[in-house]
Amino acid sequence: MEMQLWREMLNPYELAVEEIVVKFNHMIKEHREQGRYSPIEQVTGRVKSIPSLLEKAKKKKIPFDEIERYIEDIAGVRIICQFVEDIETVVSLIRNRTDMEIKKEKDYITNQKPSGYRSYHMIVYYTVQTIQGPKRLNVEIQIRTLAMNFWATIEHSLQYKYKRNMPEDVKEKITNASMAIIELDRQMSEVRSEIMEVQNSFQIKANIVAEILNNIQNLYRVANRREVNKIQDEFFQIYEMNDLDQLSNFSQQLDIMTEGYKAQSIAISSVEKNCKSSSY
Ligand code: 0O2
Repeated sequence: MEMQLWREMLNPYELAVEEIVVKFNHMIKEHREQGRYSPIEQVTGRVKSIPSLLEKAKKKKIPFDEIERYIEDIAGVRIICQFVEDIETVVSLIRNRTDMEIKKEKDYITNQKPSGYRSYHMIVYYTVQTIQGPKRLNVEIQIRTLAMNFWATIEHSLQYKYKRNMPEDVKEKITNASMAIIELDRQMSEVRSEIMEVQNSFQIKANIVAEILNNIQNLYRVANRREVNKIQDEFFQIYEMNDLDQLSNFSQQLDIMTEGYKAQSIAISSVEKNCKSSSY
C-alpha cells in the first residue's frame, strides 16, 4: 500500500483516539468539579505506527487489505486508575455509554497472561464522522492501575530489546516484579477508602476556594475596593483555619453578597441609560 493510502486509512483512527481521549478527560473533570472521586486518573491514546502495524500483520499472517478487519488495536486508548476497584467502575461506565458499542472484553486481570501482564481490555465499535460520511471502527481501550502500567511499560521495553529471546534471569526478575505489583495493588486497596476521603475533601476545598476567588475577583468590578479587601482578609483568615464548613458558609454568604452587588450595578446602569436617552 502507498504511504498516502496508509495515511488516509489511519486518519479516522486518529480522530477516534482524539475524540475518546477528550471524552474521558471530560469525565475526570466532571467528577472533580462535582467534588467526587474520579475512578479515572489519566487517559492517553495513540494510533499504532505503520511499522508496528506491518509487524503485527506479518506475525498474525493478516493480508494488508484485511488489516482494518483483523487488527483491533489500530486505535488504542489507555485509561489509568489508582486502584484495582476503580477498573470495574470504569468498565461499567463504558458499558453504559451510547457512543461506544462493546465488541469484546478481555480480562487479563483475573486471567493474567503467562508474561505476567495484567490489564482489562475492551474492544469497542466507535463511529467517527469523516468527509466521506460516518465510519465505524474498532478501538481498543486498555484499563489498568498505575502499578500495572508501570510493570507493562518496563516489560514492553524489555520485549522490544530482547525480541523473543529474553534471558532467563531477566524473565525471572520481571515475573517476580509482576507478583510484587499484585501485592502492591492489594495493599493500596486496603487504604483506598482513606485515600479517597482525603482526595475528595481536597477536591471539595479546591472547588470552594476557586468559587470564592472568582467571586472576589467579580466584586472588584462592582464594589468598593476597601470593602473587597476586607472580604479578602476575612477569607484568608478562614482559609487558615482549615475548616471546610466555615469555608463553605463563607462561600455561600459571598455568593449572596455578589448577587446583591450585581443587581445593584445592573439597576444603576439602567438608570444611567435612561438618563442618557432622555437627554437627547
Ligand atoms: P503495542 O506495541 O503495545 O501496540 P489477540 O486477541 O491475541 O488475537 P492482540 O492484539 O495481540 O490479539 O491482543 P492482546 O493480547 O489483547 O494485546 C493487545 C495489546 O495489549 C498489545 O498490543 C499490548 O499493548 C498489550 N499487551 C498484551 N500482552 C502484553 C504483554 O505480555 N506485555 C505487555 N507489556 N503488553 C501486552 P501489541 O500490538 O502487542 O503491542
